[in-house]
Amino acid sequence: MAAARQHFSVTVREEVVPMTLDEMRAALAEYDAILPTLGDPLGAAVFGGEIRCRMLANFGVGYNHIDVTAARAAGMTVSNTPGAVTDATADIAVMLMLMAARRASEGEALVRSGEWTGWHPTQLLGLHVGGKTLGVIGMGRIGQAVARRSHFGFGMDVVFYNRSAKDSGIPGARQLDSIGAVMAAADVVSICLPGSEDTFHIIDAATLAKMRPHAVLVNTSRGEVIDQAALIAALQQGTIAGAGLDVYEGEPAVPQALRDMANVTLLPHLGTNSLEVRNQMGMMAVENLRAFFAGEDVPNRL
Ligand code: 8YV
Repeated sequence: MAAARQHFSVTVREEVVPMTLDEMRAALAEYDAILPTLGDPLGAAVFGGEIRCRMLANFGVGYNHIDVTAARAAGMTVSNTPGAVTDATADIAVMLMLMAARRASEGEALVRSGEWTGWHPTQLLGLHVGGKTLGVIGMGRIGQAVARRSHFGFGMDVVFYNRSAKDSGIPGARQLDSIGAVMAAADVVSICLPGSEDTFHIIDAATLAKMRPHAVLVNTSRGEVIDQAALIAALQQGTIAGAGLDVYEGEPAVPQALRDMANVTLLPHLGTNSLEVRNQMGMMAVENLRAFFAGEDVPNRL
């Protein structure tokens, strides 16, 4: 906020729920720039009226809530905050991988219930990740950071899917030619794709069916990338062993079916939840704004 105030006259919206369509239309007419967050509605529907706004500096790397083409057509420049979010999001993916594989949520619930009767040799047996195969779907910055942690930290082999050819930088990592092939080869699948029209439900019943029954699925990208109903069915039918989810289709609603399943770890979109990282994201967004209004190249222009 201090950095923003050095360059601009700033109005802070104190509410923590996303803006309504009417609020967004009013903001677009009133302000020279908006620094939105992930739920704020910036689909084509808001760009029809009077527009004063010239820049949308998104706070976050994911911009699936912004119709960038429509925003550009309405005269706006759009930016995001890649880089700042990478390590923190990869950390959450690895945490979810371990929690799902080692059944940490079930274990914690057992202790909290007061019904833990003590250690025994076959209690809550999970999946040992060392020497297993991690499948990364989407080998961008976050995918590579998840792969690095898993390979160098836990000794996992890496297979991955990426739309274009990619050198992952991970020794022995293999790029496979379809999402299904990665799902079939992996013991842990980590979804690291951006949310967009192209990736909507790209993980569907057919791809989930390729996963092995002992395998776990982790999603730290956007809920809409997975057909959530198909994931619930796979978990209920036991065709996969568990899941670790930080994001949901239609969040913040989380289906009761997911909340009822013990083998699913559920986090409230914690991807970047540290003060340090959120500060870095904010500073990046402010720098994008500063550069734009100074007539310089916008570092993270979309
Ligand atoms: C952000 C995220 O905190 O960077 C992203 O895309 O999903 C989050 O971790 C969020 O986007 C804030 O707007």
